Amino acid sequence: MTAKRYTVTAALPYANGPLHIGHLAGAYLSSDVYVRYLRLMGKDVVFICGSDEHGAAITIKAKKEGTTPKAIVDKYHTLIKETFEKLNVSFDIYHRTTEQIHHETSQDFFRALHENGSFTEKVTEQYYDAKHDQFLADRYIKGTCPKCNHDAAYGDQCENCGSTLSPTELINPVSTLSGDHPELKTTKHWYLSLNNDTEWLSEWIDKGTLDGEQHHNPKEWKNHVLGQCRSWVTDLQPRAMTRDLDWGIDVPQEIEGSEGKKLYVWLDAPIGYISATKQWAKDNGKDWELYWKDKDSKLVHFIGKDNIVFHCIIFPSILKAVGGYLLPDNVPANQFLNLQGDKLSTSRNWAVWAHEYLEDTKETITNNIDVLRYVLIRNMPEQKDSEFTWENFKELNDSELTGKLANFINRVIVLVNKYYDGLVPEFDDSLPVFSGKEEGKASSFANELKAIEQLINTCGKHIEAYDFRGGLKTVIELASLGNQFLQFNEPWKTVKTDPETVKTVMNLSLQIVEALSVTLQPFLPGTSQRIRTLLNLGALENGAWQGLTDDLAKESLRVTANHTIGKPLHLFQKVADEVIQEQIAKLGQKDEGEATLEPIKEEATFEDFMKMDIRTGIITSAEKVRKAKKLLQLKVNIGLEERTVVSGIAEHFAPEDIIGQQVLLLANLAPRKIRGVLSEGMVLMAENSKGELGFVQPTDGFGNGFIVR
Ligand code: B3M
Ligand code: ZN
Repeated sequence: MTAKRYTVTAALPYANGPLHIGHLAGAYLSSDVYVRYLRLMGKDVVFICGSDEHGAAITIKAKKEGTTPKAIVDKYHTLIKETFEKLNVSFDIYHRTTEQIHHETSQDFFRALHENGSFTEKVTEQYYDAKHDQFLADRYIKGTCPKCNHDAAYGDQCENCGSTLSPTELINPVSTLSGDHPELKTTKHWYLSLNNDTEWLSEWIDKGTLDGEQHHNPKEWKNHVLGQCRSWVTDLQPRAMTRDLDWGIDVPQEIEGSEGKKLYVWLDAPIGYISATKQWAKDNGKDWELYWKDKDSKLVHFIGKDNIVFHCIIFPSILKAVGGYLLPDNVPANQFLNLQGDKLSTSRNWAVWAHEYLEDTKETITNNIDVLRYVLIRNMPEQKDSEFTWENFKELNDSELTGKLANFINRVIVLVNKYYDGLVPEFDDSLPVFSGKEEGKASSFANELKAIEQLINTCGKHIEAYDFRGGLKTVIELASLGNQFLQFNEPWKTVKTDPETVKTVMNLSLQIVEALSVTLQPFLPGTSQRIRTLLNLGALENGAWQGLTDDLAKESLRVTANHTIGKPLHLFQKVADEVIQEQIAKLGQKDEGEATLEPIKEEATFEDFMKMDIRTGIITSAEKVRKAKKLLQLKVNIGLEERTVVSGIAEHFAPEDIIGQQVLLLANLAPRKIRGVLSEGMVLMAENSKGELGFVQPTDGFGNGFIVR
């Protein structure tokens, strides 16, 4: 914690949908804890975020909702911003990449890169949709993955096997706009010559040094982040920084060939951190350059693991090429959060949407915001993927938040009100009290203060090391220490016989409660504030954590004798089973109104249709294809013959359940080898917006082999 100032960024969410718990557990709660701690340590910090409003993520959503990209980003920017505010994520600015200041900043970067020779111009063949008169960006092309045969891989990535792809690698590519086979057409783009950066990037990643100077300590970086960086850096290829699109930031007009070209979204998005800092500086009378260029500033990017290459390789190489900018001191990326035993999926609605949670539980879960923050931080996927379950949510709420934290604080507030009418009692340091750590072990007031101080320092160390789970656990240990302290001293038994010791015990307990209000603040800011209210103390100011540890070291008390505290109130309460069951039942459900239907495809002629030979048939055998979790190998009797068909339905149907199922088979589809098995046709299925599959079949008992027309 030696830097003079901190520039902390959280990944800019695409403004194409609401936030879910995976987002929160990834980049947002982590960064918020870190920044809140820095502020409490009295550091100069700016916390930057905003909406990522360009790229195919937006235009595809617009098409789906039948509206314009502008309408989409307006709608989701507002929703996301409000959700962050409700969750107390404390950005200093939540900006937008559609703002003019961002367009200008990004274009300045492009010009600088263009002028200093960081780009090479290349003419390549790219897929083009003639009907829509449009080049197809990666996400506009779907096809079969060359690596795993998954039939809905995107032009840039297969979500089934995780491979990074380029559109021309896809087998059987199809334009998602028209459904047609796209054609290849030449186009010119500007490529960042990443291949020239291998040497310095590997040194910077492995040693943290640049031009012989130490920049950061790679030992402080997470292993999984270093691992990804190292594997990327060995094979860096030039990467296109422009796209043929009509939504995005224009390539600066004066550059030859700029017409119709937009900046690649991953070029402009991280620059969004800088333009947001500029805007914040303007609004607050600050100098943005100090936060991005001064050697005494530390830049930290909070992201999810799918964004590592962009923040650890591409953006640093852009910053270095333009020159004068800091490179990140750390990129503490989180891994993924799973939900109830399955991957989060927005299309299957297998997600907990933050805005819905807040609405659903505002009456039924006490302090619902902080319960969610707590559960997500306790389960944060810091080193590996982790899991959110509603059962665990209830468990943590009931046993830790209610049973340990709220219980301790409540007991203290109740007893002080009962014994002393809310007036903080004096303490006597010469009286022995029992330790909160070992039953029956005599301790002293001063000793116990030391134990508190130690826990607080441990908590701080965890946060500084980006170990927020560990930090939060330590806060709960502090509450447990308090509980044990009460338990061992049993003031309710001795208040009459030994009132002086009880005063000392209660005074110390109040100091623990106050310490909790400080150490909880980064994690559960609302709860921290409530505890301050219970203690009848003012809001925490910047530097308060540092102040607390300084005071403890001096044995200077924060809750002083004769101060009047407030009345008890429930900080947390057990969650009813029905509330949990309701949330579980909601998973995977879609509002009927929300079901998005795909638009009708381009017109087909009768002749087009008649080319297809669709036959009635029946499945006579079904078995799993080895090592392919989506595939079943079927035999389908179509009267004249029996066909072998490999079908991607294994996750939807058990083989034994579909033997005897009547089907329609596209019988003249060109045979294709899938996982070594020759597939001779395709079973027709309907797919609804939840991703569920249904067989399309003739009426029961209809014979096999008849033509469908
Ligand atoms: N919008 C991707 C994402 O949400 C992207 C992050 C940009 S950070 C500069 O995962
Ligand atoms: Zn694949």
